[in-house]
Amino acid sequence: MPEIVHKTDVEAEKPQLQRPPMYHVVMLNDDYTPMDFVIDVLVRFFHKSEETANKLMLQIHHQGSAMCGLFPRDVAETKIHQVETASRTSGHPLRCVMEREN
Ligand code: NFA
Repeated sequence: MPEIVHKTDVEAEKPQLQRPPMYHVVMLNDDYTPMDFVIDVLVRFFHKSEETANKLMLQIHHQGSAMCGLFPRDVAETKIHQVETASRTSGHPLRCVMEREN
């Protein structure tokens, strides 16, 4: 009868030392989303303080975009979905994109 033999890391051909790839969630400026709504989103979904959220919102407003957090892929996708759902529900065009780290 065939027998399944599990190798230890030391014996394995390729030790599993890689961390999962991480993704920045980048929030994009637009001409319509109210500043207070952006601050609320940063507090609610990215756990920023009011002060940090205010600075980040202004950075996005003046420079076009800013990184709001670094997450594994599935978490980054969920954050983007949460932001876009909350924004569309409130009638705002606020958007985020994902950027792979490195
Ligand atoms: N530019 C938007 C405004 O003037 C504010 C904003 C900031 C929108 C950051 C999106 C992201 N109302």
